[in-house]
Formats: sequence, structure tokens, C-alpha cells
Amino acid sequence: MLCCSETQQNGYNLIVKYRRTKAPGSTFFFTVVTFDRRKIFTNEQTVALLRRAIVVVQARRPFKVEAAVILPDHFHMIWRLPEGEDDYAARWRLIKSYFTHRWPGACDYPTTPSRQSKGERAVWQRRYWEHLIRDEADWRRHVDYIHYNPVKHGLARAPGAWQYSSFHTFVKQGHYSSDWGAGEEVDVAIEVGGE
Ligand code: NI
Repeated sequence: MLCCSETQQNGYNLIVKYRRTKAPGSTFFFTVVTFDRRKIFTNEQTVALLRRAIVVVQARRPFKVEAAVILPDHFHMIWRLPEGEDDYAARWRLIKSYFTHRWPGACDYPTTPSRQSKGERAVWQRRYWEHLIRDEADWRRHVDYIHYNPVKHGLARAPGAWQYSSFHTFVKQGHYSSDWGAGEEVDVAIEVGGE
């Protein structure tokens, strides 16, 4: 069983409390990976640049980031797009482009002739994983997946120990205890492209 009932252990009894505020529009889960798994997001500067790219693009093409975790070589996010819109691909193109053109490390890495001929720099994997969130339970599973991800990847001992995560906001809002996922494995058994 995947989901969250009040009888389950491991902090899930808290999780039933959180619900998305009802708003129209589609919600998506994304996984974006760096080119060749370059460890790009290892410092404040690159994480801040990614955040700035998102804010800049949001001003032009609105969407809301509902949950996010940024790891050295990939990140996961849940977005909600306004009603009647589903063009996340254009938003991702703008975000990736903004970042690539402003990140000093974009040029100092070998790329492939095919990418060079297209003017692509060695920053992003071309493909990314997207999943349309089906319902409340699916949303919660993906939110948990995001927040547990640094532990799953062996980068942190607990979700609360990872800096670049919306987990801290969710804790402040009372949706998790601050020690959720610490010391006990959280099995969020969803298929998200192996990331
Ligand atoms: Ni991951």
C-alpha cells in the first residue's frame, strides 16, 4: 500500500491533513536531469540562478511551484498551471535557456558534435520526465517522493537535513513533523523514471 491513512506509522498520520487548495488548472510532476549528470547544483549560486530563472519565467508564463527538491545532478518539482493551460514544455525551455545563458559553467564541459551543431551547451539532458497528477492521493505521493528524495539518493540522512527542498516550508505549515523520514525508510513506491 502506498498511501496515507491515519493508521499508518512513520509520520503519515500528519500527512492526511494536507490538501491542495482547490484551484483550477493542471498539476504536473517533473524530473529534470543535467547533461551527463554533471553535478551543477552544489552551491548557493547555481541554485539561486535556477530559482531566478523560474521566477523570471513565471512572470511571463504563470505557474505555481507546489513542491520542489534540487539535487546536485537533477531536480524534481510539482507545478500547477493556470486553468486551460498545459504548455509546460515552453516554460521549461525558457527556464533552461535562461539558466544556460547566465551560468558561467555552461561552456567549460565537453559536449557532442550533434549538440554543438544545434548550439546546445552541456547543461541539460534533452528529455525530462513528466507525469500528470491524477488526484489528491497521487499528489501526496509525489510530494512525499520529492521530500524523501535526498535520503533515497543517499545525500542526506533525513529530509530535514537537505537544504534545497520545500520540505522546510511544509514543516512550517504543519504538514510534516520536522523528523519525518528520519531513521525509518519511507517507501513512496511510485514510478518516476528511476530518479
Ligand atoms: Ni531524484
